[in-house]
Amino acid sequence: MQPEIRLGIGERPGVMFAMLNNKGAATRLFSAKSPSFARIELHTHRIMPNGIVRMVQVDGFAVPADGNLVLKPGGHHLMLFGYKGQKGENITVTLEFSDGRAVTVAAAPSQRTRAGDKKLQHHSH
Ligand SMILES: [Cu+2]
Repeated sequence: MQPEIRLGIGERPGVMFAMLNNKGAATRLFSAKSPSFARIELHTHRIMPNGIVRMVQVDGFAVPADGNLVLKPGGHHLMLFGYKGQKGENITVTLEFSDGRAVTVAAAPSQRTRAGDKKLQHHSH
């Protein structure tokens, strides 16, 4: 799966999905940075006691040994705040892991659609 970056509409944050294959010991993704964004947060979805699914910020994602970290709609994802890139420009995002590894991925951004946003309308930003 190619990394996928969707820019937010107007001032709304964008989102990034990807599947990262880890060939090695278990680790943890704890930070993501990009020259195209002011700030990137790690988010996941959690089912609240009232049954409503909410997006919450977390301080890391576990990456299994010789396994995959999957960032996908409705699951773990990166939330991209403060886009400062140019239209049509590729975006690079550097992912930092607790074992010292860093991986930079590149993607051509697409625009989030209103239909796509509906799934995320419960979230607070
Ligand atoms: Cu989010």
